[in-house]
Amino acid sequence: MTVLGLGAMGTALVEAFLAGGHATTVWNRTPGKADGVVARGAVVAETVAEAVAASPLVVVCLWDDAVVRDVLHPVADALAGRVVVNLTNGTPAQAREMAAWAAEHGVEYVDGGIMAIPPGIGTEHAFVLYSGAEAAFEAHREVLERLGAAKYLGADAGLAALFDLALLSGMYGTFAGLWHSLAMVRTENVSAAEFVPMLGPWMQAMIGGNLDRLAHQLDTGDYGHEVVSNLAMQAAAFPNIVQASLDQGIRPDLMAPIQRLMDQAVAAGHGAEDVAVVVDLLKN
Ligand code: FVH
Repeated sequence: MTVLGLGAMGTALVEAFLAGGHATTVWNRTPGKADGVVARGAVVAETVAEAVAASPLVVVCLWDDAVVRDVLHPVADALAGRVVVNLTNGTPAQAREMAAWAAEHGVEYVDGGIMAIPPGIGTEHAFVLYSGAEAAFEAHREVLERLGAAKYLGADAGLAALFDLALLSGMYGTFAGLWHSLAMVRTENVSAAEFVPMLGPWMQAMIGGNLDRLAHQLDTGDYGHEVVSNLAMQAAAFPNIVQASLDQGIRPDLMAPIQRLMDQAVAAGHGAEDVAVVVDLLKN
């Protein structure tokens, strides 16, 4: 196959394909970045057109959607009849626009979201989301499995980006809580090394151990069953986090929106329910 883009991720993708014994042609804007993978057996193309012409499958991993368009649009004719798997981070709308553009030019388009960091590619910890042209995806599933478990979500090209960004939201939201908690204890010269051993078990008990229950609440819309820590109680205590942060000289920026949301949910009459009810209030 062909891989366009040899950043940290593109390079990891090429290494996984090569490790699987797949002949791989590569192109990158900055040519010197190909040296490492060429030493492992990749063939370097001088131009995007040359790279595209080399393979029926073109995997794209570039900076963003605008770069993908800049790189692919000039070679639309050469892409006709080939499969493009775009693993560049983007929005569902961008993926759907790419799919429409591809359809106009006779290109089979699959969008993807990589749920791994470069060292995880090709390991059991990686999975990659795909959506778009199903037959094209299935035709190349085996080789794509080299990157990590391949999860096909449906014919709507936007689905992979939607799931990708939703999963990243979970990650960044969790990071935000971790960052804030560390900022708080560090105001009293508590080292991160002393504090983090409490974070893992706490997060596992409060988040990891409650995901099935959360899913059940959302899918049934029943937030009032067997509530052990209701929203009103949590909303009453939450301002202490914000106040203590201010008292300790820590910006409450990451916590204040949560307080606002909880207050709105209580004001809307959900105080006796589980805090998960706020998910419904996020809908614009
Ligand atoms: N790295 C990660 O942890 C994440 C994991 C999940 C998926 N993301 C997304 O993958 C896309 C690429 O990310 P990356 O880590 O490879 O990023 P870089 O190492 O910065 O490489 C960027 C590549 O894009 C090329 N590029 C940038 N601008 C242009 C341009 N105007 N024209 C042509 N190519 C361009 C760049 O080329 P060069 O700077 O080496 O010449 C690299 O090949 C990304 O969507 C992540 O969100 C990674």
